[in-house]
Amino acid sequence: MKSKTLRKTIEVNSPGRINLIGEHIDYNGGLVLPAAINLRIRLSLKKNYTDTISVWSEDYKKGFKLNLKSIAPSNQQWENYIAGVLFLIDKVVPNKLEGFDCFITSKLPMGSGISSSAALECGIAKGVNALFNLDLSDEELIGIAQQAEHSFVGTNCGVMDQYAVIKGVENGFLLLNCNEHRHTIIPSNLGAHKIVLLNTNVSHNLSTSEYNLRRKECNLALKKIQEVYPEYLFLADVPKSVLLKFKTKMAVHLFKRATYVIEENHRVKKAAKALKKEALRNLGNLMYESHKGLKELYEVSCAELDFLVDFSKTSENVIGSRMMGGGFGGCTINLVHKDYASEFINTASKAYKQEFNIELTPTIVKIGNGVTVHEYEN
Ligand code: GAF
Repeated sequence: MKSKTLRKTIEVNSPGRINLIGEHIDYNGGLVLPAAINLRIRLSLKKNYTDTISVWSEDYKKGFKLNLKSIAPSNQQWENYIAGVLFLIDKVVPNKLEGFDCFITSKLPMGSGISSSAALECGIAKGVNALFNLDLSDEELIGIAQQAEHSFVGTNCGVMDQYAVIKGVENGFLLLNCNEHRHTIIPSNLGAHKIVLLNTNVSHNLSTSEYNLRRKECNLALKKIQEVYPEYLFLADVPKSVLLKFKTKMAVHLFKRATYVIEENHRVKKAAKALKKEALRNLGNLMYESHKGLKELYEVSCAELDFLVDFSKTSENVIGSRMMGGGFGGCTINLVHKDYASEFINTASKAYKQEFNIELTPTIVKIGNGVTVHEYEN
């Protein structure tokens, strides 16, 4: 009787993330308050003993192949999340990768503001790390996933998404210091409230270029301040009193961006305290203020997001709402009393459809663990 050769299979579960507050703060060296969620991408990886990496997405019924010796950016954006990570891993630990098959299924909608991109990048990074015993630390994998997004995808993102996806814990938000890359956990005691995401189902195609532009604008504002105060290394650290001295010395739009960043960083501190004390109304109000800043000062919102945040104010069962993620589409995050979550979802969906003739996709999410990796032989 022929004996069957056992092959190592790596199963990875990689979550999306939410962010309670602290938007566009990660690349400004401040504080953010994200968490991993229970919606996940599942990747299954197995060596195939060739020079080819073969990826198949079951949900999108499409796949692609990469030759190990010529990994390069593709014009299919989703392929770049994977190719970028593999390219960079090969740079960090040369000649360790071999051909493998990767089968993907996902419960994470793409482009909806819950970072399916970081889930894919971190999922493949952790999977390959385990499949080839690379021994790369979580910190190294977070850096690789973030760099992949810069160099292969073209978005000069901060570290929040990859960090939350890898380091997330059940029932906890991560109060993440993006300058020092360290976090503390704040229990997600939201009382009687559920986290409801309302996906606008719009993704305005400015998002990447405008995102990179905001990052540039923040650097310009910081440089101006550093001409006089070189001690401030990150925009989020600049005191408001110092920024005010530059009101007439920098372009109006740069002053607006910097004002938002400094105020939002303070809001995160206040929100973390409010969450610890379960002062949920205060927390909700800070979310509304955050949205106002994103809309008026940082200018990354859009009509669809503003409509949903304004709509939430018509219900006393919603204590806080704001746009989440990079902006220009994606979703809002709402804290809604659990007994009225369905009612809120129904009324918001109807109103949104009437206003934009677009279906809203609501999701109630729970906070979950970061990426998990299981190894077995079959
Ligand atoms: C995107 C980016 F990937 C993050 O790094 C972060 O800047 C976020 O937008 C805005 O807070 O998700």
